[in-house]
Amino acid sequence: MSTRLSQTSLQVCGQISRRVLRSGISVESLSCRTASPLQNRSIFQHKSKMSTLSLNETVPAEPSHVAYQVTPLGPVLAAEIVGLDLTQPMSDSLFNELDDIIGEHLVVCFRGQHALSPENQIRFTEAWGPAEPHPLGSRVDSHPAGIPRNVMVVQNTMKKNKIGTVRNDIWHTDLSCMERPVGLSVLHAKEVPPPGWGDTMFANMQAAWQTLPPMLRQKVAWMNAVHDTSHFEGANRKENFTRSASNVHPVVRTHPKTGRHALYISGNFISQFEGLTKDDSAHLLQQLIDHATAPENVYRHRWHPGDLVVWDNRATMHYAVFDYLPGQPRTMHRTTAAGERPFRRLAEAGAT
Ligand SMILES: O=C(O)CCC(=O)C(=O)O
Ligand SMILES: [Fe+2]
Repeated sequence: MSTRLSQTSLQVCGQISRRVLRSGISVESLSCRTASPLQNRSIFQHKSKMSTLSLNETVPAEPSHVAYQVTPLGPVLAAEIVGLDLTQPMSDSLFNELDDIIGEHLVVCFRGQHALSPENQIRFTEAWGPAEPHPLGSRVDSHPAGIPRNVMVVQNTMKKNKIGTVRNDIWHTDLSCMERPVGLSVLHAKEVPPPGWGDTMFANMQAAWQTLPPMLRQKVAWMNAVHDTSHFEGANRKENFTRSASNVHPVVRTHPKTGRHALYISGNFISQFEGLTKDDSAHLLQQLIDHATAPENVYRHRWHPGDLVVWDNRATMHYAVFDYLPGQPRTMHRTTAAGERPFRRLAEAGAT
């Protein structure tokens, strides 16, 4: 019986894995290449491939040396990887494989990363781009001593009186108010409530664009939106930015690696669509979010300690479910890899 990517776990190694991931072809007869010793290369040597729209694959300089398993976690997005130890440096070929897997699945959970240090996490993140501290200074006042500043400690633990609790229970893509919003976000579960509490949901914004009704697609294909920090600036807002940002981005965003298009919207940053009133903007934003976050288009991640989840902000939105109780601490280490200025390369209005 043949097995397909969408139905089974794959033993992944080397070039073969990428062919499988790209095409979804049968993997029955494929086998991994012979392992070669771990090459002690720094992942800092890897160059991001974000500057090209080409779909051509790069042949790796060397075969991958570690066998690991990739298993889709749902039909529309997300996969888990078991068998990798991210405290170890990555070879070029392993980086290329992981980059392809993220490009396909958009959300990838590396299980069992209990030993990962903040420094390991920074090194891993920086394979995709510089890991900078939060550009708007979020949570800078409560940053714990001894942890590098470019690792944000997300202690959105529920406080008894709710004061000081930072919440992310809104559908958003990270820092879209910046001129160059972060590309990948990386969240390492240090301490989490029992699985099922404090989940994070992810929506596939490429699928959201593809399934948008034609009239709506025509309407937004060439629209731009103002993304700013006004959502956080009212009374009782918990997020404390040290400065504001405001930038205009296309509503449809082309992925620099895969060339796929995604609906690029964010519930906490879009204040207005260009050419629409505030009221019409709010209505349209809600309509697009409702479409994108239909249950069929969402993966819900149940956290386990040691999970390291990477998501691509260019093509997903996420929502941190705020349902856990006082006394259920939740501590995450968060890093981000810098991204490019969002751009749109649609051939014609309504094109996919
Ligand atoms: O805590 C979470 O699950 C996600 C929080 C969030 O929105 C983020 O880290 O960007
Ligand atoms: Fe976020």
